[in-house]
Amino acid sequence: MFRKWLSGVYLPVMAFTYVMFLAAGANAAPVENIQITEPRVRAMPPGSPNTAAYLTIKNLGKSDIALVKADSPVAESVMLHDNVKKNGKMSMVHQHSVTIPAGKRVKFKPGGLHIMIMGLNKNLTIGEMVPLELHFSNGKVLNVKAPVKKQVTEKGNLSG
Ligand SMILES: [Cu+2]
Repeated sequence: MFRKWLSGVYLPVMAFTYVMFLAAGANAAPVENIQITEPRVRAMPPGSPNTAAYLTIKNLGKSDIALVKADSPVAESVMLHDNVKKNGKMSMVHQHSVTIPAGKRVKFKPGGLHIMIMGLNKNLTIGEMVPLELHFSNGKVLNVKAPVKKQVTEKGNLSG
């Protein structure tokens, strides 16, 4: 009787709890030390191959942390870029990682650091929430949803 109860009810409950724990863990654990604010994706005309995401990352921890990779299901590839002035001309430079020093915050913004979203597999509409997966140097992965917004400041080049 007990065994039947165990296999029939208890185990699925355990499995469910475990799944919930994992789901919560993906978001809850890093939130203690990493705070993401103002996530947004730049609205682009239909048919545009690329866009960019911006956000602010605050490191509430006592040691430096780095954003090492970003991913999104809406595009073929996602890279970390910075806009750097070279010979009087702005150009995008691929960043292998972006360090957020302990206690500090780093802003990804138009004309500066941005998350380059390349090879869009769909048109993004204003207000749509774009899932972004942020991988950090401590192995933590943070999932955020960034709304598609019209670019407010038009600085630098198209994607910056
Ligand atoms: Cu770029």
